[in-house]
Amino acid sequence: MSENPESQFTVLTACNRDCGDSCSIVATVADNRITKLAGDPNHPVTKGFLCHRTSRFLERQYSPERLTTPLVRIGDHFQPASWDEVLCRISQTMLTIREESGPAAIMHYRCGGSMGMMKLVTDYFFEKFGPVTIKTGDVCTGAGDAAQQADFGRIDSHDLFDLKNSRTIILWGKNPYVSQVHLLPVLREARKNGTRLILIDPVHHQTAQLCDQYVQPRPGGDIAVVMAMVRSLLDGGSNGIDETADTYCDHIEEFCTQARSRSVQQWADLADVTVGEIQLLSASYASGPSAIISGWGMQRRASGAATIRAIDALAAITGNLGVAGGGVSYCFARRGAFDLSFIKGEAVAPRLIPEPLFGPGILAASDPPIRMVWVTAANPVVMLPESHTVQQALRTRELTVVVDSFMTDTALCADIVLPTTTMLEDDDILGAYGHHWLAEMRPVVAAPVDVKTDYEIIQNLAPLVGLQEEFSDDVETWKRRLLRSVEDRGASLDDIRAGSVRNPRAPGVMFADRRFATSSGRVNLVQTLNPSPPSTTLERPLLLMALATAAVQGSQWLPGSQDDYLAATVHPDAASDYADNDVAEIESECGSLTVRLRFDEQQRRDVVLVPKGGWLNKGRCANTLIKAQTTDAGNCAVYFDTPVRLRKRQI
Ligand SMILES: Nc1nc2c(c(=O)[nH]1)N[C@H]1C(S)=C(S)[C@@H](COP(=O)(O)OP(=O)(O)OC[C@H]3O[C@@H](n4cnc5c(=O)[nH]c(N)nc54)[C@H](O)[C@@H]3O)O[C@H]1N2
Ligand SMILES: Nc1nc2c(c(=O)[nH]1)N[C@H]1C(S)=C(S)[C@@H](COP(=O)(O)OP(=O)(O)OC[C@H]3O[C@@H](n4cnc5c(=O)[nH]c(N)nc54)[C@H](O)[C@@H]3O)O[C@H]1N2
Ligand SMILES: [Mo]
Repeated sequence: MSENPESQFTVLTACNRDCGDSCSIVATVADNRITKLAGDPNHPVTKGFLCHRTSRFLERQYSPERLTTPLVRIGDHFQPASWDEVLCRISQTMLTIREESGPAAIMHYRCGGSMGMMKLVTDYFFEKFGPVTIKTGDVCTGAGDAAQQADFGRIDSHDLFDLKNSRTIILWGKNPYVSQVHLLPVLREARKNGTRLILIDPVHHQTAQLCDQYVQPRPGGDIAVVMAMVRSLLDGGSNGIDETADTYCDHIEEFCTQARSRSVQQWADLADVTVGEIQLLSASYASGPSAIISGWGMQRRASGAATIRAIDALAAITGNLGVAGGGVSYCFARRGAFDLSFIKGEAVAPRLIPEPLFGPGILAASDPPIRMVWVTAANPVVMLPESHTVQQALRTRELTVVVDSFMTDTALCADIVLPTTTMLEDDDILGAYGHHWLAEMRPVVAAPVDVKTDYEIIQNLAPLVGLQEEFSDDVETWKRRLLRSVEDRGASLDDIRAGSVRNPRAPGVMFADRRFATSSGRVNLVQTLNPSPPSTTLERPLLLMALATAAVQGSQWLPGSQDDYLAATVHPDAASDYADNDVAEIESECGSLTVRLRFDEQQRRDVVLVPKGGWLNKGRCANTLIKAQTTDAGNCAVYFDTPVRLRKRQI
């Protein structure tokens, strides 16, 4: 904290939102009110600026719509209640259900509301009380996680600044202008120094302008793109294929045989790109070292894990693994510095529900049925597939508790809503999934009197269910415990307080000795792949893609920003019966949604793009159209494979 003469002071904290950047924030406080948020100029990644959405976080912080007291459902409306009253009712219900049905009859669900490590203490509470039913897999990254685990045995990325060593960088399905703006300075600098940048994305977006080559394959056409590249390199007299790859890769022959099963032209046709584009792409990639930054959109498809495995294999056989400037950076191990050995998770849970099947899974659970659900840091009604099923699942439990700061569609399903802090009132510690720096969050201002952090809620509940001792430590003690295994390596809490600290366990270059964490110690190349892209039907010729947008984090819209119909971007040829700005309906097998059309000639003719996270009660929720399904591995959600059609608005 530093003070200036006008009694204004600043507090250094960190952004806990679900984003790779985990920025270091300088918050200015005057008269107990936060007046300004800025990026920390001394942080190597934040570099003194914040993204669009967190720059405007004070509008959420001081929104009149914030929840400031516990609420209890009475019929169709909610009534304020005291903490004593709600915690008493919750604890009694928990004890009764555990006694009568066993702890599997309670489900605890948490998603991406905060990246803070203290949120795991809530998981720990339910594990100690139960263990209870929890989710398995991950709707965000599950398929790609499973892919990299299978291929390499470990999931982490090259140091962010290792990109300086790349001659070519492929942004494979990634839109940093929206989802990770602090990657942009690194990319710009690399480009200034002569690195070639390439974007491969079925959706045209601003990142294309930053790149030397832009390839716009059909959605889900990536396996075919990889195979076309491999075939093209194999045909070129193995130019670009690493002759020593068989010393550190298993199944090379099987992988290459697949690539040889079609010609470059056939693969290119399958991907809906030209042979010329493939040749340029392969030549750039082969003149490495080349890095692939893999986005996550393409693994939210039925063949999501296979797609990432194909990309991993391409990097492996071209010698781009284990070298500076290379790698397939899918995800940074944000938890890698922390000692999480206190929590056992899936290993001890009595029942697991795949996250994408949350709604149907709860409804189908039997022996015992799920009688109570606790949701924290998540808005599953809006963010998980089959919103109406999720809604029904939550509305029909004996007790649904939702912890949030706003009355979301999920909170509207609750019997009890518990008001929680924003990131500017929370006390926590963070890693990042887009770089390797660690950061501490500090309460910048006190929370409103009846608002508690997730940990305070658990601390208040624990004594009522016989767990007082386990949850009596203060946050400072937890933070030190979490950092136990790196405190002797320059990453203690005091070190983090003194300046930016990089996770000392994270390598700069992944697998630098070309030893992999698989059982053979070698890369486990994927052997069989189904390269077919997702198909549309004659009746429903467009694939729906609900994507992140710059102004919004997930479903956390600013007040007043959801007044119009959801914007749906299409190529004009895909909507020839309509005009730009028309109101229309998008219809899938599951339902329909009213939208306002936006024409964009740079998009493909087989997609319709909408923002993700629109609220159900505002008629803007894309997940009402999407079926609950899991990907080929890792239990990710199949968000982007839904065929839809446009139809005139039904009045
Ligand atoms: N402003 C903002 N930032 C966010 C978020 C937000 O809601 N708003 N969400 C955060 C979260 S939860 C996450 S997980 C990360 C998101 O991380 P990502 O999901 O990686 O997000 P994007 O960078 O938007 O990348 C998705 C890209 O994948 C592309 N894509 C979709 N299907 C395919 C395909 O079949 N092939 C290829 N090649 N590309 C495809 C999409 O067109 C899109 O450009 O971002 C985080 N950052
Ligand atoms: N159709 C479609 N659906 C998608 C996606 C997609 O691309 N397309 N993306 C998916 C992805 S990548 C993800 S990660 C998920 C995200 O799914 P969620 O994490 O469920 O999404 P958010 O909208 O960020 O909801 C987080 C909620 O947590 C609350 N919150 C914030 N901080 C705290 C806190 O400290 N404590 C508590 N208790 N609550 C807090 C916020 O107010 C917000 O309501 O959505 C997925 N859904
Ligand atoms: Mo995510």
